[in-house]
Amino acid sequence: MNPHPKGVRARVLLSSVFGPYAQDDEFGSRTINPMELYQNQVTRAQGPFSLRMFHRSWGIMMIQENISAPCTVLDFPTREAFEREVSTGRYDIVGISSIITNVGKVREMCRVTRRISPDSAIVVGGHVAAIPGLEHLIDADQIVRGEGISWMRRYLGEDENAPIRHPHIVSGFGVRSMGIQPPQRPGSTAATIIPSVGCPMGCNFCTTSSFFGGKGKFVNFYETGDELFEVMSEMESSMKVRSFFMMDENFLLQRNRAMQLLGRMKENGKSWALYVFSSANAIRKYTMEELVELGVSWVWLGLESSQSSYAKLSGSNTQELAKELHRHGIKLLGSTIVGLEHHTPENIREEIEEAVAHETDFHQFMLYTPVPGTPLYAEMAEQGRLLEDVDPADIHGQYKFNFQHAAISRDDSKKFLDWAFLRDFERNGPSLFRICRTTLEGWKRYKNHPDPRIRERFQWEVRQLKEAYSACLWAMERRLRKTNEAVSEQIHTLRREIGKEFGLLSRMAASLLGPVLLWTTRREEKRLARGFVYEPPTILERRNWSQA
Ligand code: B12
Ligand code: SF4
Repeated sequence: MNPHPKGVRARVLLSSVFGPYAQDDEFGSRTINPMELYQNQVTRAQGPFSLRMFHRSWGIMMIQENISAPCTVLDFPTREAFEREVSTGRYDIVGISSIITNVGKVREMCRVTRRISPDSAIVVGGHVAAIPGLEHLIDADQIVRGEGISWMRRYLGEDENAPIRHPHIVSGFGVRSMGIQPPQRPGSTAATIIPSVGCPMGCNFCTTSSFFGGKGKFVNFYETGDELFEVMSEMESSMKVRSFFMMDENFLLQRNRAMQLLGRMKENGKSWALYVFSSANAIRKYTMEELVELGVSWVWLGLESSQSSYAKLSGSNTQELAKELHRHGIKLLGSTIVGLEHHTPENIREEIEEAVAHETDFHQFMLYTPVPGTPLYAEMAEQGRLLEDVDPADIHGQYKFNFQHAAISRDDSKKFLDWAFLRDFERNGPSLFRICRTTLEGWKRYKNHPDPRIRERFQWEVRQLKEAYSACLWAMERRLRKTNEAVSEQIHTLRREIGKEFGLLSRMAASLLGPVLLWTTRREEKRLARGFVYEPPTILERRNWSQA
């Protein structure tokens, strides 16, 4: 790649792909593929109880923060907003970030840019770059595979090894459930921290691992716990947060870094809460005491079938692990793949039952999906098992297989996937109820802990259980009484326990606010039944703009 002739004087636009997203259209939007984490792939069968929220496009925010050129980030534009910005911004570089599913939108954005700003260099990055032969599918000048900060710095003639500055990222926004948007106070939502990209475990289907180098490889933005501590302290004071969403595919795997962070947290009396992704084998490197001290409050954990042979699960009894985490107040988002090689129509329901029996707080189900760049994709291609006529817009893990499975048909793959979500909801109830249960467990265990750092965190975790959540539980119990008596009964028991623990305040919140929430829940249910969908707003942010 030749550096851009204007270097850091170049005007840069970094854009995510255009919306709206939750609708079927010719550019690759799909109703079942909204720009939402939980509703898309976790709580989608939970109706009005589903947790709804949006997440910014962190990759381009990271790049913007780490270049000195004047730079605009345009997140979630409409097609018209993108076109307007390109035509008025006199950009030297137009960067587009995308995943594979949205390649149709990238093609259109390149076309629009060429038409209205023919002198702009078009740079395309993110996971879409893993598509073989992408250069023949879209009209771009540069296609960037892998880590983008160092690439963009090189392109602008900057020092690619300069320390990484971390942008201020509020982890999620537009939070909504049971038909209301809870009031957001400054600091009430976690800050996102991105310590690394990639994962060295190299599971055969894993696109994040393969995109950043595959087995044995990853890229650290922050090598040490000391560096992480400094970044988190800065977020704490500027964003007034005390909880952190650690966006690292396998945060606990780098034990030295995590333990050094813990050392600094102890020295400085920090009672932070951490939400992390981890593989089961990485968690096993820690005692429960260490996890609690580190403030691990929520873990996203791969729970592939016990019949699978993934190294990340080796030596783990995941059901026992799930129970143990809950006993320590650690909430669990389990992630299970539907349609593994050994699955058949005969055994798959049993395997899903096994996953659901973990009684996680949240459960993500995804289809086994060969995606370009992964070892699984190479293997399927070699065996001639990839289905040729599947639109990339339909390869997102929530629809149907994109390959010939040995025993399960394409149509049945969708039926089993949908059933997994329904079965989880039927057996375990709304995720909001489950997190209340785990939070109470943690509180009871640690409310009198001798370490004030730990006590304080559990006091903080339990703050909403006393009021708002008591009312949510009241409404859930009523709403589910006729449709799922067993879960309604469990919610009732939890509500009584909370009432005993927190007394009059929680009982009053339940009886005063509960009926309002029941009404908003029913209203939301009707709204969703009419086909209402949620879309993120367009966000535009400029940096170093006075230079422009
Ligand atoms: C947050 C997230 C989301 C958010 C999206 C937020 C948004 N605004 O786009 C939500 C939850 C909505 C989401 C949804 C989906 N997601 Co998602 N998501 C992620 C997640 C967890 C983090 C992304 C992130 O910020 N990473 C950290 C940043 C720093 O890394 P990065 O984005 O890769 O960016 C780096 C490089 O790629 C590069 N780069 C990125 N953009 C650009 C642009 C330019 C110009 C350049 C030069 C470089 C560059 O530089 C960055 C710094 O190194 C990743 C997993 C992961 N760990 O990355 C999955 C991931 C990106 N998602 C994925 C998928 C499949 C989906 C869904 C289709 C899944 C589904 N069915 O739910 C939907 C799609 C929704 C839609 N309609 O588009 C896949 C993509 C696979 C692929 N090969 O394309 C990933 C990798 C998860 C996985 N392992 O399968 N997702
Ligand atoms: S452990 Fe998780 S993040 Fe790491 S390679 Fe396997 S699936 Fe990917």
